[in-house]
Amino acid sequence: MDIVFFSLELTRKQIDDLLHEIDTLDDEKLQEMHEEFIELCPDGAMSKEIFTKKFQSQYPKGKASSFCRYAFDIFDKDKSGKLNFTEYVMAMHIHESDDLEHNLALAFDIFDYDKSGAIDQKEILHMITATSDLLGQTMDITSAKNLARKIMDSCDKKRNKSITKEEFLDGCKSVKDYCRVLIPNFDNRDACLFDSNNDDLLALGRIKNLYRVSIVEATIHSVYSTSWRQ
Ligand SMILES: [Ca+2]
Ligand SMILES: [Ca+2]
Repeated sequence: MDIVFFSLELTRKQIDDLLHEIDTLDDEKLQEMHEEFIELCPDGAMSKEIFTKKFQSQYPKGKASSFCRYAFDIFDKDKSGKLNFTEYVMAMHIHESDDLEHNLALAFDIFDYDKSGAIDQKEILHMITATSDLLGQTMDITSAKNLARKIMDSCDKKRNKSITKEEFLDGCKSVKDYCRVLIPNFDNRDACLFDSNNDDLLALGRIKNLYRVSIVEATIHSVYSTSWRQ
């Protein structure tokens, strides 16, 4: 898609490109978003601070600041340091894809903060803590560290304490426990992504109902407390 640089007018081409990219949008919604965008940013350029406030509204139960600190650079496609309207709309809809590999690749790109093409255990830890904060299901640091180590152990095939995007996708895409804590909207889609008769999913559902906890908390407990599965 063409990048539109700080245009204050919403063009037909811009609308068509965005509608092509995001099928949950329509003309009217885009016009509304554009009016609001120009009201917030009369110069057509949105700062990280304003964006974080707007993104926060998508996750009312969580804290978006840490996630946005990592993700803003991914949203800022032209590296201008600000978001133009097209970048803003794409960012606000970043979690709408139901393509699991796309979503995991996006998580990898966001948290490969030094852009080395690989992530280490510390970057996985940031991914887990920022995503759980975003969801309002903040994990204690010991659980988050243990989970980061577990993900690293199962992805790091070359045993060099660093995982490539390919290793990350291979190691995570078939493990629902990981997808739930790495992909913000995963729970809304998991039924169609995985077999709903799967024993793990049923066990998680039982834990969730029995202990009145969120699916992410149930996942953490299922990873560390096998007795809950009995
Ligand atoms: Ca930009
Ligand atoms: Ca890295």
